[in-house]
Amino acid sequence: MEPVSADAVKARLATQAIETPSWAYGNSGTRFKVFAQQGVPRTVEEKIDDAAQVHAFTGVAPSVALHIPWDTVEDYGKLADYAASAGIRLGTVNSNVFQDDDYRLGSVTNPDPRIRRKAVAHLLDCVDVLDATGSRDLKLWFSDGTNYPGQDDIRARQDRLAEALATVYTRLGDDQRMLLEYKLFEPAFYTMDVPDWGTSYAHCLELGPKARVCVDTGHHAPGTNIEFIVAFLLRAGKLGAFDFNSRFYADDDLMVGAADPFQLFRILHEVVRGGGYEPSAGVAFMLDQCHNIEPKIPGQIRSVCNVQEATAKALLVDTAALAGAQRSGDVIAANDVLMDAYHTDVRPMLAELRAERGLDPDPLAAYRRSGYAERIVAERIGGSQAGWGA
Ligand SMILES: [Mn+2]
Repeated sequence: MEPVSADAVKARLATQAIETPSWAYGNSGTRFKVFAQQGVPRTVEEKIDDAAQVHAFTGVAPSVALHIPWDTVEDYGKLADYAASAGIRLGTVNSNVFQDDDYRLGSVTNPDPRIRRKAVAHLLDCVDVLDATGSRDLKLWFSDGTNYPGQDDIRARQDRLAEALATVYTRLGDDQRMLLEYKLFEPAFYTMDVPDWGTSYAHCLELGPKARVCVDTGHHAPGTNIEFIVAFLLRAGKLGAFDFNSRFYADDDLMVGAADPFQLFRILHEVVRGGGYEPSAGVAFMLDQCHNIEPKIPGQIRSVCNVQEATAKALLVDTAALAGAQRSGDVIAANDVLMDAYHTDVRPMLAELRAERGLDPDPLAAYRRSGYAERIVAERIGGSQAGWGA
């Protein structure tokens, strides 16, 4: 049974865009150790060069996300030009209000109004960066929370959060958006101020149409049904973005699809089902990963390909047969339709698609043959951390 034509699937796959994060190319680690790798970028321009390699070999990673202040430069217009000359563009701007000593008790929810003002000022600066780069999205993730019962007033912190978000929202241009990411725990262990999609959704609803939820696939309790969240948010028009990564236990930030490729398929099935794959839906597909022990550019290429494979399988679902089985209450047949798509080996189709687009059918092998990895090891002496630890 081949009711969905391979050509139709390939045509839809050709429009896919997966954004890679600048921090994936720098050294990163756990709180126990950062293992330095040779050849990692020393500057934001070198991060852009590496991101451009991922796009050059996969054809579906045309933008790179920035992180402020890790990627701070004097002239963002010039940086955007640099990215364009490398063959990609600058994407989402990620704010950082979690690395300053002032933020020990929180940033925008800090009980001290001076620190709240400082945090909001940084977020407003990030909107200036959007203006300068022409990027659409500001991504907000807050490490804010408490470690102990009674440490601070949970409800007052929600009020402070709402006030800060409203201030930033007001500053957004007509074509700019705010993506509010949530996380169950860490670094705070008792309460996080944005712990789950419901909290993010409620704040975004109150703010207005330019505020949407960002789903980081590693930010839930084990066993959470992420595809349900995706279906719900798409139905509500509030799914703004994914931060894709993979996890076995907590916020592991491993290569997406590594731990549970079936979950990735189920998520992308709901994306397709809910219209989230249409460019007009405005859902940003991003990676948020750290390659602590594996080489970084191959890690990103593998991740991009994993998302592409899961998307291909989701696009192969025979929606008419699925709807028919669902209508007739045929539980086994409905499940079979999904599993048929999941079990399809889409690698030959993707190899064909790449060849048709003038790419090597095997992006990872082509990257390895290119000599780029050896070149950066020789040229880049003294590469830097992605942004944390020393
Ligand atoms: Mn994230």
